[in-house]
Amino acid sequence: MASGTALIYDEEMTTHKLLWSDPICDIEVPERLSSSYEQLKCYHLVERCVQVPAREGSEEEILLVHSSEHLEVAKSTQTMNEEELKRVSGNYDAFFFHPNTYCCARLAVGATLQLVDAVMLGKVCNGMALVRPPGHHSQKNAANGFCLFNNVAIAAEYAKRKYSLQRILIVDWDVHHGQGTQYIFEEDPSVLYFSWHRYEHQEFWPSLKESDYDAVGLGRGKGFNVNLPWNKVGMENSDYLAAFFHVLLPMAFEFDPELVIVSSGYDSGIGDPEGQMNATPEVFAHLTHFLMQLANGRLCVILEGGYHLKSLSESVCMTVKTLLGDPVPQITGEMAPCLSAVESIQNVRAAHKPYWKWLMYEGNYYSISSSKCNWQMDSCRHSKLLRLIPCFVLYLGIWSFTFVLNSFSLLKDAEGNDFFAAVLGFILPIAYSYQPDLTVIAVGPNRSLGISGISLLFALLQGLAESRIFAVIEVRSGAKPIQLKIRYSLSCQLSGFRHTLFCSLLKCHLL
Ligand code: Q9C
Ligand code: ZN
Repeated sequence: MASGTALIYDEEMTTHKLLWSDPICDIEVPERLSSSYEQLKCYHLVERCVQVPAREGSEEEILLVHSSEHLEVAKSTQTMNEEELKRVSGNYDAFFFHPNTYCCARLAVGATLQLVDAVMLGKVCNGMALVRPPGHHSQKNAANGFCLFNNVAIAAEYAKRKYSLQRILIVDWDVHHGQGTQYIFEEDPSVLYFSWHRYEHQEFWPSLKESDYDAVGLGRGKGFNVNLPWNKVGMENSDYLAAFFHVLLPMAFEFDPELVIVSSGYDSGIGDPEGQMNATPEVFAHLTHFLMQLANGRLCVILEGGYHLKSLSESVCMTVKTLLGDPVPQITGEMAPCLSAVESIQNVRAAHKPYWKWLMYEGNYYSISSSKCNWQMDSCRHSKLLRLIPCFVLYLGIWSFTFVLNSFSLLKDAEGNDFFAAVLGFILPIAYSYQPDLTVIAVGPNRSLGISGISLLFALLQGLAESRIFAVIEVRSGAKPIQLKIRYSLSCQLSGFRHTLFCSLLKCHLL
């Protein structure tokens, strides 16, 4: 597997700026890019990355997604004076042209494609491109919401063609709905588009009916467009994690993408004037860490929005640090999602039930583990309950893990997928609400889970306890020991223990 993290940045993209006064557009400033890059330097992250140069995207590449009319209008702005620029900008909802905008937008496209190439050719494992102008609002024939060309959509289309990819996942964690990306792929089953966004029952910009949870895609693309509208501001880490556990991740594992592209807006972070949300920079480390478990780690993160310079640059650093493989910082605070978030999550799950196996079968394991499943949506009460255990260790290995495995052996068509739906919907929420300082995992001998499943389980749990994992793996005497590629973990393998004995052994060591 490829290693290394690419970072793409070109100072030229700071030349695109607003030349007149416009209170709607004045937050999209060049400093968004330069301050993010400075912060990366400050944390010595730039030197740890593979620096890949940007390039200009070609006309042909832009035409993968946009009309020639749109390209021509954009091109024509290069030689306009301020008055003309202002007039053309006025044709769009929230966009401004500068004489160098066209050049910057081509660099933004090219930088994104450079990252896709670096990842697809195995030069690096993953990476981030810091670009301006952003892309996800831009449509076939229109600039919109600070976006001229849809960088991420072009990248997905490019990757589909150049590398014959059949499944690409786009995760849009920007706080605005990437309606441009939705329009481009809504009939395309080969691109799964997920977006969460501030919605407030259609009050918030761009105030579209089609940003709601019931826009699931069209024609052959039905089921491959996933909107999670936030109907209240102030969403926190727990709400974002719940969205990942209960919507995005189970879907993504079932989809099994060959490449993951993030429309990485940080206006969903704390302090942002647009988003008004409360998620801290650390949450982006967790989101990144989860997405790194898909597509063999092929993850391209492309900057979109983010207008609070400090919040933006810290969040960018969290993302890059995680891409580089550093342990994920602990998340503190309330771990129960709020009622409004739970409502949105339930709505999007219901809307997608006809299209995803994991949602169709959910009744099976939810009924088996029904008493425990109440916890996932009420993890506050649950977390207090768990904290009564006088122990710094999440007792995952012994109780929850064996519980779920056992209940799965009761299922007729229990496959790995169902197991991971349970891990995501049940074990991870419990684990995150407990906030352990150490994770202990016990793996028994009669497991239906293969080595890749075990590795994935471990990887998912490494977002906890700053990656401190104590693994006890029971193997039959004579069986091959299990090799797990895990950093920062301590594991020991026992052979010949009877399972019950082995559990009580651990119990007395821990309690
Ligand atoms: N009353 C990105 O974050 N706001 N774009 C318009 C009109 C536009 C955000 C408000 C916000 C665009 C990439
Ligand atoms: Zn945004």
